[in-house]
Amino acid sequence: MTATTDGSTGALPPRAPSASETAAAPGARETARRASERAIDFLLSRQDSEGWWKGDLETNVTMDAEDLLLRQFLGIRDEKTTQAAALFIRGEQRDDGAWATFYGGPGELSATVEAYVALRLAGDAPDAAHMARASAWIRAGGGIAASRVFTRIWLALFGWWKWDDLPELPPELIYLPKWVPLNIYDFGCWARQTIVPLTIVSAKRPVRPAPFPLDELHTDARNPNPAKPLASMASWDGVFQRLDKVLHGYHKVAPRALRKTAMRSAARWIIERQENDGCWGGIQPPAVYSVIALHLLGYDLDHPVLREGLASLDRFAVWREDGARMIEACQSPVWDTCLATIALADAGVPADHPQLVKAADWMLGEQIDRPGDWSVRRPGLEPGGWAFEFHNDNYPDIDDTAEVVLALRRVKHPDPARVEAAIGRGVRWTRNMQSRNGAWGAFDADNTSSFPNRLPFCDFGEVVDPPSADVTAHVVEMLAYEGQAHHPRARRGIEWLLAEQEADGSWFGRWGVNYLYGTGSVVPALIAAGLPAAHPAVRRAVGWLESVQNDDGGWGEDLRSYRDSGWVGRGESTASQTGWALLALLAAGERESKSVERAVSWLAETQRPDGSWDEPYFTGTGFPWDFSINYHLYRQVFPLTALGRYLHGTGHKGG
Ligand code: R19
Repeated sequence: MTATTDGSTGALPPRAPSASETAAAPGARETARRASERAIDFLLSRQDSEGWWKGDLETNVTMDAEDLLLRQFLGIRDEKTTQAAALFIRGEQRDDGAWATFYGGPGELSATVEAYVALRLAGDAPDAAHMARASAWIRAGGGIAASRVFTRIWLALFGWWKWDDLPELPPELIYLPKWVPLNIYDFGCWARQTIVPLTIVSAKRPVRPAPFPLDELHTDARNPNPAKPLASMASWDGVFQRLDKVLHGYHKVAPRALRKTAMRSAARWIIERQENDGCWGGIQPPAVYSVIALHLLGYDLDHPVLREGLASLDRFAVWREDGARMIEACQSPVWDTCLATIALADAGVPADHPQLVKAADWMLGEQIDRPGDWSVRRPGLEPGGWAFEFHNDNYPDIDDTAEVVLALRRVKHPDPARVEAAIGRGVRWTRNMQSRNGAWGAFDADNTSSFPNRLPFCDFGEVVDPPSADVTAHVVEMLAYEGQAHHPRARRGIEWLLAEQEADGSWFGRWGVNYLYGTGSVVPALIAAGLPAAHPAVRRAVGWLESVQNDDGGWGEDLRSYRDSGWVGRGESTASQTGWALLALLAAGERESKSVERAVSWLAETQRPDGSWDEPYFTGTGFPWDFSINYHLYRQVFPLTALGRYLHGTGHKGG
């Protein structure tokens, strides 16, 4: 079957979609059935023999560039790795010389600076055409001075930027008790794990010899950091800029003994959090900075902590057929496995299918049975969550736990008592991780401080983890399927979701792009919780989805929707986003609508002969706008779930 680009609904009579339409043509169901069968086969064929699924987690070239810079810094960069990374980085360059951070996106200055430096390490000459285009683009965008703090830290490690021209991050931060603003537990867990090692790095201010100058990346090489006026004292920016000046002064006079013990405490904090695969938090940034920080404190490269840490970073490498090497920011086996299990169950794969049982077995083995950083805000709460990655016992997340519980319920396991006990622990943990406002964040409860974001240091991504509609919806849906829709905590979650609906009828997508993800998460949850499909909130959501359906029958939403409301609900159709819209419409009882029929046709027509879909567009969100993810299995699991629910119903009211 081939994809049509001109809109696939030309053969259909032009009439407005309506919920009261009669049954879809038999052809549509048959098409959906065939598409679903092929998609099932493809997904089943991709399961690992241990029971998990894992799609590539594609992000952007800063991962690859930073990997080379780390190796350069440690003196372990080899030619084979360098050339394989360079091959990947060169292949991602845009015609204008810049690098984007997502498919089809605009050039981004920090990514372009990092990619350029990485290619220089690989030997690409500054006057080669592709390099000259890149450096001209960088200068036109304000040069290194305009890049993010993380980029300038990497450059400072080689003397390409001055440490004094970076925001301060004192190691004494580790001593702030948990009730003082800006203590490390006020930061989201990914930021906390990154910042603690960076306090050591920025106190040590190491400079390794630069292998070449980088004058071509400054707008004026004689004045690389032109002075910027301070914001007014009456503004938060002004206050925090002055705090940073004070901390710069403190850096010069900090008592040496205090510094030393603070760094030693930070190192202990880091080492306690190294996972048994050698990584930290399962994500690249904490791992690279932890390795650097510990190395600066005297750990040598064959110390087990560093050896294992570096080995774990090697496992982030995906080798492509052309010899290019791509670095994953993170790996998603738990998330992919629960979503794949749900998709296969929805598509009619029997609950006792050996592959589903295998998946359930693997998920059961991944449940986390020890306290973690989350215990700081919920002391005494029994563990019972799941993390996103293979090894991340200190940071289970609420989103994964909710979806794993939903997935486990779909499998007929030979040891039901074991499943029941695991689900019980997962449900209790999740319920009690509810934040004060009635909703759920991803990793922590009540991680809502407004201070971390104001630090000049924090100019990239999110640094706190407040509740979001998508995570809250997954929890509410899970509680509803567990028969707990009337639990007071579920009720508060539902109230919060209803209050969060946008004026146009959609919900914001924090961890997926964007309002399609939010709406595709919330509507099925509200219906599962017992809201009638006729509820005005559900009707408004249906109205919004139908209003943004593409002429080809699919849905798409560009990442620019995080910046520009003109892109809300708009973009080229993609398989995963079409899946999300369908999940909402099917839950809302729209199975027989024209809108659903057109979407199902789009999915069938764009499916590849092997049962998969192509999806170059990034539909996953790490941080809205700043960090985007192409989860390579999203294109498979969400269309399959949608086709399955179209064919077999959602098993709940309204579906
Ligand atoms: C739902 C499940 N989710 C709740 C989990 C999603 C995990 C996504 C992968 C995260 O990978 C990361 C995490 C952090 C960073 C950073 C970073 C940015 C700012 C600071 Br301060 C520290 C680190 C950069 O890249 C990342 C990738 C889908």
